[in-house]
Amino acid sequence: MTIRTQVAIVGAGPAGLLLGQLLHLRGIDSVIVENRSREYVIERVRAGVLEHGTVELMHEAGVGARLDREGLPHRGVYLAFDGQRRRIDFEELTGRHVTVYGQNEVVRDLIEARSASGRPLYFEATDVRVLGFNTGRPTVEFRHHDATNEIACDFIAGCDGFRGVSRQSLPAAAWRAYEREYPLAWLGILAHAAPSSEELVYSLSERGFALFSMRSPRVTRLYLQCAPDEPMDAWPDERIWNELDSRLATDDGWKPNRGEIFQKGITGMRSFVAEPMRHGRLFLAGDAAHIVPPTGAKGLNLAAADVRTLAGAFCAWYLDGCARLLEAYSATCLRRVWRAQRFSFWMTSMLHRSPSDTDFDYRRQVAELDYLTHSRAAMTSMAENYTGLPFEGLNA
Ligand code: RFL
Ligand code: PHB
Repeated sequence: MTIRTQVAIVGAGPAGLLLGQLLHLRGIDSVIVENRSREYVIERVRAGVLEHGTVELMHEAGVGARLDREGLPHRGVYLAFDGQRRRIDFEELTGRHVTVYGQNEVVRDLIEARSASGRPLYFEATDVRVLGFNTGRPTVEFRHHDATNEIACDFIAGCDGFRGVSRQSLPAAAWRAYEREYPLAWLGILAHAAPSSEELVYSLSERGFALFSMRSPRVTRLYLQCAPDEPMDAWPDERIWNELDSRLATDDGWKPNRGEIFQKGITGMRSFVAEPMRHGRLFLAGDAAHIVPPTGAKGLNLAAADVRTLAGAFCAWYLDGCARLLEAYSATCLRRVWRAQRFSFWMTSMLHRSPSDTDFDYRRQVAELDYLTHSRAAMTSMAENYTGLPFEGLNA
């Protein structure tokens, strides 16, 4: 079957779904093709912190109602080190805050909006191929329920994540990768336990990094630094809790509440940028083009910022016949991407212990945290990056 549309979107993660919704609201047609099942995509546990601008974009996309009801506004964050817990007050320093709302909830809301729009979204597509993007007739081929389909489109949006097919379809000479791997991973859990702090706690200890976060008034989300090759069965629940206590507990007696662990996973860490983000009629967005280590909570927010730019550029093209924003897409996005890379790298190196680190490095990290939490200038810099750099002004 041949399907005709304006924009073919590969991938139904936050980037692809949000792009589809923003285009729909402006009357631009799209077809979304996703290789996983609907249940898998909705249940995939990942990010949780939405920047101010991401929340605004969800509203603009008409999917802000549940986020408003259930999202948890966080006006600051704690940094724990050397037995102390110091607060950075985002609201006071920048007038902005972040919102804790699970990525899977974002995805659930966007899938509902997609269904309501009546525009097509194919789950469990196989053999997805991205073709002809350097010609005037790009296509996406895929198999679905044993039938072969071809989408004939004007543009392709490659929103298929780090391991997707879009970036892999580029000829090697057409792009460049900037990359860094880390000898670190995060073990993440979800537990049925009431959060014992109203705000996140990022902690550096001699035993490594730990992070206290949450999903709801009844669910705590916790992470601890581990080695990338560690098997999950080396971490029975009791060991996880003991390790979290010894890394997170502060001299004032604060520590996380315990409860039944109902989800566990280990994720490696990398920094990655593919340049440029546009190849003819193929536009990469989100994790397909870049990955950041999760310490700065930037991955999902960058994906949202990319599709905000891309949706604006498609609108300028379809509604005003203007190609200038499409031409500027890669450079516009990369400026923000590199700033987020810088911030994520800085947060990661300030808060984790690498195998090659010495006692000197640890004392240096403690001094950095001590400086950060006592200098209004340093706190303001951290707060403006964490809550999200403004869109206006980034290109000034
Ligand atoms: P996704 O979410 O990976 O979605 C890509 C979609 O494409 C599909 N796909 C294909 N579809 C068709 N054909 C193919 N050949 C395909 N190959 C793949 C996939 O099944 C998938 O549905 O990318 P997207 O949309 O760019 O979104 C990016 C975010 O998911 C990611 O950056 C964040 O999760 C990163 N991240 C965080 N970001 C934040 O902003 N704040 C956080 O607090 C935060 N915490 C995290 C994180 C990521 C984590 N992990 C697990 C990597 C915490 C963790 C632990
Ligand atoms: C989360 O709640 O999943 C979370 C919070 C902050 C991060 C990363 C993940 O930096």
